Amino acid sequence: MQAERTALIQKAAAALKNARYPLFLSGAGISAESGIPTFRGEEGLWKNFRAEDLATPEAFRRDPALVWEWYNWRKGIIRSKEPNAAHHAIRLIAEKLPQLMCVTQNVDGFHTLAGLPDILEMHGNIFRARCLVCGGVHEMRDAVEVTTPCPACGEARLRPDIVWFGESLPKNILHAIYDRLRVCDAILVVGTSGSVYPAAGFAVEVRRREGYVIEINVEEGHKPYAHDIYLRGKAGEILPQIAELI
Ligand code: BJW
Ligand code: ZN
Repeated sequence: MQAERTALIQKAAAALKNARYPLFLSGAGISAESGIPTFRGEEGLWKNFRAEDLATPEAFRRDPALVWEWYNWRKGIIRSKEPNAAHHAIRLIAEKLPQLMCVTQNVDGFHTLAGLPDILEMHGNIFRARCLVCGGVHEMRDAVEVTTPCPACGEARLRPDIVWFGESLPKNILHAIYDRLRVCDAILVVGTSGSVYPAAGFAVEVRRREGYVIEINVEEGHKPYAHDIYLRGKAGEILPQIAELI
């Protein structure tokens, strides 16, 4: 059993090392060991909150105070936690493989905190707010209220700088990812349920072009793609082993 697993980890490390255009994608599961709740599953945020009440533009139009309350609560949790062994391992892997493009669906900023310089945060960042009047984007680590004025124009019309359901992703990030997907020969997918698009489609695309799909997750789940290597377990335990072999 252990020998089989070691062989799989070696295979994953070799596939990443030999790839010309590797891509890394993380989801909420990579921050779970830091104590940040994921979205789906038994302990997930959507167990107690309805996505459509909180993570859509309609929800924000209906009740901005409620949406800010939810984000302020999550900001408080994230501020009190720190990156874990998985975030540090990816930073190490990226140092060893400068050709690796790193993308996250997470908004917690932990990859940056762990020292990964070029992480593409495709769903935004919870510590930024965007002004609906002047369009300015501002770092706001503390709680934001509906009465908080925009530091640039003074209007109190700030929203979280986050991509909600039904909204487009930042164009520059999406273009960079799709450029990579056109040539990507190995993707490492860590801690995502693969239920939200377009991220869930990345591995589908790599697989379609006969690239390598490596997945790390505590449970297999129902994914829209097949993987070449599936490593069942915690990201914080498996990624450091891969990092060591690269
Ligand atoms: C561990 C672990 C450990 C735990 N180690 N693993 C195509 C088909 C169908 C629908 C669509 C489509 N294209 C677009 C859509 C609509 C929609 C969508 O995908 N809907 C689906 C629900 C079907 N997508 C959008 O609206 C996107 N916009 C878009 O595409 O614009 C164009 C367009 C618009 C409308 C129609 C068509 C096109 C935007 C999506 C924005 C998502 N935003 C959210 C919330 C906001 C951010 C925030 O507040 O934080 O982002 S949703 C939420 O899900 C969050 C996450 O980033 C995202 C993904 O979740 P993730 O990371 O996978 O977390 P979980 O909890 O689901 O999974 C955790 C995993 O970790 C599990 O598998 C565990 O097992 C594992 N795990 N511990 C390893 N220690
Ligand atoms: Zn403004």
